[in-house]
Amino acid sequence: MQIEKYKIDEFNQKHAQEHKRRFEFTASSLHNVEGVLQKLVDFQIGIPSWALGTGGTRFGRFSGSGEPRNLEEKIEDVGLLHALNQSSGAISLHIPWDIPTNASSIKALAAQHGLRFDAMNSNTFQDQPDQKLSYKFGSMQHVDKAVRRQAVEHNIEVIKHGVALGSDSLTVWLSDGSSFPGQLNFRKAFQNTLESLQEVYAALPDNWKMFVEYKAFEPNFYSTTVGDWGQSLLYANKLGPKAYTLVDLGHHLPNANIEQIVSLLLMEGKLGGFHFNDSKYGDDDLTVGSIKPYQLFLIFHELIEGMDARGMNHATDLGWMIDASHNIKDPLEDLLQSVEAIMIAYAQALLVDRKALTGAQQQNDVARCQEILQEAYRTDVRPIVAEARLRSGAALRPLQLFRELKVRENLINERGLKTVATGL
Ligand code: AFD
Ligand code: MN
Ligand code: MN
Repeated sequence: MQIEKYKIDEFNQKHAQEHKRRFEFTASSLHNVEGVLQKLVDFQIGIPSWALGTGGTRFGRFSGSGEPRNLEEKIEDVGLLHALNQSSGAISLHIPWDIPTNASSIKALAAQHGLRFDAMNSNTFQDQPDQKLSYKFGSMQHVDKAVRRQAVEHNIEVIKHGVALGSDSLTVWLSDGSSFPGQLNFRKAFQNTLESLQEVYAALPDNWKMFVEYKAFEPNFYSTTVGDWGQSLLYANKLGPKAYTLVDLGHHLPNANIEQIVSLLLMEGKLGGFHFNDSKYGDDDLTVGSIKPYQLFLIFHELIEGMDARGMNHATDLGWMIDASHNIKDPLEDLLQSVEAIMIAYAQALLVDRKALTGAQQQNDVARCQEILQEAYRTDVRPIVAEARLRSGAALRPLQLFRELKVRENLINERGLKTVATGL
């Protein structure tokens, strides 16, 4: 299915008057609205190929319908999202779930939808049917050099696929660790992993980045070999200038101060990529902004503060991606909601009066500091975000149009009721 531009225009026409009224009301009390709008138009979020189908838990999976059956259809799905919001112009692939058999035609298809390829993701957390050695006891940390070698070679394969598609980064998330005390020598596990990552790093093209993603626990429950930002930063520093830490919002222990983590990683020039999602307990992979929208705003506030301090380009200098799993909602609707939540938090954070905040911090005026942050957070920026969409040719209300156009019904007609997408 393709969404014709005139359908978006027709929809926007219908809601134009009401939007104009709301936008002008909000804009009248803000300064530099034009600057904010341009930043919103430029900001693009990568959609993970593994989130286009219904996910599951270890207790079961309730598959949806009309899910993408192959990589082409996954690209088509991200194309639909991008047509509706013009803010999701990239796709992040997972190998071996999405091996492109013909890279140039896949690249051309993505370009037709206005999409580029964000970070490539390797997978050494599962065994594949044709694989010689098992990752049951880890991959890059493994006591057996042959297993480590296999994991390294897989990552080098992933880089090759990425080069063919025009991607420029590799995300390595390892499930390596241990589930019982005594199972691992922590130091040896770290050193084996470092050595393996070094071999992958050596295969990176000059213009590529490597993102080392950490996660506190699961699937291992006693130790994780890249368990937190400290460990990830150790690897990234030892690897070299092309290696960075990737922060996934769901990969911390409860109550971690993620905004402080991103601030310090940016200070060190070592924050490279971001995985958005939301959670109540652990790696819940819920819709962005559905549980803790204020935390998301605070994180964006620190991202902007830290990026501006280093003169970084918000839109292009970090890899912005969603990493979520949609177990009970329509994945496309869920992704539209996530992108909207990201844009809202970004817009709110752009409104923070940074000069006033610095002044209040210097005066130790704690109450004023809180007022300044919450003034921005409590601004209803939805009309601003909608105006940015209008200007970039997207729908004023993407989710509503998705439903009015009966996108899922159309996809079911094309693909069938019983389809299961590859992924977790
Ligand atoms: C995991 C990690 C990692 C990985 C993905 C697999 O966050 O990003 O690529 O999910 O689906 O939890
Ligand atoms: Mn992730
Ligand atoms: Mn995760």
